[in-house]
Formats: sequence, structure tokens, C-alpha cells
Amino acid sequence: MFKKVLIANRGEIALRVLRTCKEMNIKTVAVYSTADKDALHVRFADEAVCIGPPSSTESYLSIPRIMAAVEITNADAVHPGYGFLAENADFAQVCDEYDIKFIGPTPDMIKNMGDKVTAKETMIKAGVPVVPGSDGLVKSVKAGLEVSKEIGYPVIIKATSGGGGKGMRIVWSEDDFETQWNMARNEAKASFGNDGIYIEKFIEEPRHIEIQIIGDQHGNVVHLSERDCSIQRRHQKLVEECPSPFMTDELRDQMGKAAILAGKSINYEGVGTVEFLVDKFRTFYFMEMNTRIQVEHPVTEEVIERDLIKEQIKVAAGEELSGNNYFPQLHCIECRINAENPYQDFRPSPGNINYFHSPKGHGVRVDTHAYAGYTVPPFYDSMIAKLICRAETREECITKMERALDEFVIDGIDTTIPFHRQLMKDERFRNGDFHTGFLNEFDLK
Ligand code: MV4
Repeated sequence: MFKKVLIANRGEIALRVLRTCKEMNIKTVAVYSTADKDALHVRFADEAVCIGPPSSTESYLSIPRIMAAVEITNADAVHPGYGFLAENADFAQVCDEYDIKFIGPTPDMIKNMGDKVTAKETMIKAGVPVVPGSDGLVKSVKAGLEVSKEIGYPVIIKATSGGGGKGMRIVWSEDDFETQWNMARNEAKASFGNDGIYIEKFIEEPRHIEIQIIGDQHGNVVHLSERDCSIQRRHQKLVEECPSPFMTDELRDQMGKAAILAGKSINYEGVGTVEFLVDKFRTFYFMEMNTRIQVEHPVTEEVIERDLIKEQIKVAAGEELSGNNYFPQLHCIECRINAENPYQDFRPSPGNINYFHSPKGHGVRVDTHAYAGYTVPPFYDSMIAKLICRAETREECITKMERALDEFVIDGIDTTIPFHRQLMKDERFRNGDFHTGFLNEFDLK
């Protein structure tokens, strides 16, 4: 097992990882920018190293600065958390070269899943269902028009370096194709420096349902059931839950098998998430694979009673997985509490929290780095807490979430709490009748 883990991240996930390390008797090293000098991950870690100014590019995204911190503290492994360098193949590669264990998959796996066309080709070979579309990259408008005619409109143009919705364009008819094609190419070039694009049939009103998997270094891969992440706004998830209200035992079995196939086909090592689009007929299609621990991992932890960070560290250290696939025993919902004003188009609201009271009680978990007196810096992601509730049924879970949201007091900044309070009362949400376009039709009062 590792002796000392450097946590190359900040905020709630840095705290989350260091708590598990402590429970595993592993020493921890925090890194921080000057904007985070008063952060809890700095205070709770065994050692802390300042790695630069507030700007992420000069701190949490700087591979040389993080490797310098690894070197001076003599850490033997790095946990990247999510965001920042978590899916950066170069970082994983540099760790390998310095003989430091990157707690995650190999650089090759990160690279292959990061390129969406390569990922899709890999899934086709493995026998995982994918959305009908172009055979790899599309080179010209003429070729694009041909495939689109063949698969039928509407189609969606996607960037191979994309993900999370950037560089995506929906095309409703042939007349519209060239304009959208040019926009997609330019956006891809500007955002990723790679204008490679591909085309798929556009699946209307899909649900976003993802399967959590874990693989070890001995070829074992199991799935840990699903998370429904359909409640999103501009590709930012706001609520995640398990079980999905749309799930059936049969569909879970099929999606679980597909996710395991996906993992086994690349000898996947570590925790990973296979994202699927699910249409109204419960047909599912591979969308993307995330090669990191995700923000919403606690939803799975709460329904299967396992610490996913602990499992992640164990497989990274070479331990063999024990146990089989896991199935949800309870219902869990997570609400992301962001420092944003939901009445002003979710505009970021950084600043000082002068009063902070966290909800408590049976089945209530709050993962947060915030506290009374904490100042939310304007430089990073606006998520300041995850409110996670679990109960025996979905209905009880929603009621508990309403109670917990009522107890939550955060003064000094605006948060997404009022949005969640209204969502929990929404008839369609309560009926489980929603898809990824749900929030476009949601009026905040
Ligand atoms: C799609 C799609 C419909 N059809 N692909 C959005 C981000 C990226 N992960 C892929 N996305 C989508 N791909 C086809 N063929 C609809 C979306 C999509 C979406 C997916 C998941 C969650 C929210 C979404 C919001 C808008 C569009």
C-alpha cells in the first residue's frame, strides 16, 4: 500500500480523498494556490505545499509545480480527484516516468477515451451499442451531407476532442447542414485546437444514465449500478440519483453488461464511468467514458455501502477486486449546491460566507469544504457543497431532501438551494418524468 499520497486538487474532493487516506493510514500531502491558503484541505493534510498563484494554469494545472511538490515531500502516489489534471494523459505519463503511482488508469486509456472517435471505435469493436453515425471522422461537407442523408435528420455534429457539450451542433435539415458544419469546426478548432468532427443521429429527449465501473490490475471489472444525471443545465449536472426512476432490472442488467464489456475491452484499471444516452424506448447508446472519480460518486457509495475512494486506492495499489456486481439497496439523491444565483441565470456568486449551517440527521450527508467565515474564491468551480440524502424509497428520499434543504443556511452569497427546493416540489420531477431537456422548460419562481 502507498505510504504517502499527494492530492493534486482542492475543494471538497481534496478533503474527501484525504479523509479516506487517513482511514487507510496513508500520509497525505495537500497542494494549494495562494487563494486557498485558508482551505480545509490544507489544514487537515499532514503536509501542505503552496504551488503558485490563484490562476489554475499556474497552480492546480501546472504539472512541473505539482511534480516538484511530489519530489520535496517524497510522496509515492498522486490522487488527481476530478477536473484539473484528472484526465490529462501527459500528467499520468510524467507520474509513470518518475515512478509515482497515478491513482487512475494508464495514459493510453485516458488518451483513447479522451478522443471520442477512438472511444467509439473501441466500443464498436467490443460490442457495446453506439449511436448510428459516420464511420469515424468526416472530412468534407459533401461527405457529411451524404452520411446525414443516410442516417436521416436530425443529426448531431460532434468534436472528437469534445465532451461536455462543447463544439456540438444539431442539424434539423439538409439546408442547415453547411452552416452548422462550419460553426462546429470553428468551435472545435478554437476550443481544442483540433477540428476533427464526426456525425451521429440526434437522439431526441434522451436521459443521461451512467454506469459506475471499477477494474483491477488482474483483469476483473464489475459494475456498481447506475446514476441518472438527466437534470442538467448547459451540460452542468445539478442533481444525480440512483436508482434511475426510469430503470428496470432488465435494463440495468443490459447496461451493466455493456459497461463491463467496455471496461474489459481496454483492460480498464481504476474507477470509471460509462455514460449512455437512453431514449424513450429504453434503447441505450454509449456516449462517453470518464476515466476518473466523478463529482456524483457519493450517490453510488450511499446505495451500495462502499467507500469508492478506498476501492480506487486499493486497486491502484494492485489489490484484486473481491465481490461481484453491486445493486442499489436504497434510494439516493444528490443536489449540487453552487455559489451561483439561480434567479440571475446561475451567475457565479463568490465571496464571504458569514453564516453556514449544514443539515444533519439520519440519511443526510454533506460533502463540503465550506464553513462559516470561508471565502469562496472567484477563480475556480462554483460548487461549494453536495447535499446527499438516502432513504428506502424515492418518495421518502425526496421528502428528506426537502427537509434537509430547509435546514441548510448559507448566508453572504447566493446559492442554488432555492432552485433545488422548487425542483423537489415539481410534479414532473416527483413522477420521474424528465429527460436532459427538462430544465429548458423549468421556470424558476
Ligand atoms: C447526444 C445527444 C443526442 N443525440 N448525442 C451532450 C454532451 C455530450 N456528452 C454529448 N451530449 C449529447 N449527445 C446524440 N447522438 C444529446 C446530448 C445532450 C446531452 C447529453 C447528456 C446530458 C445532457 C445533454 C444535454 C444536451 C445534449
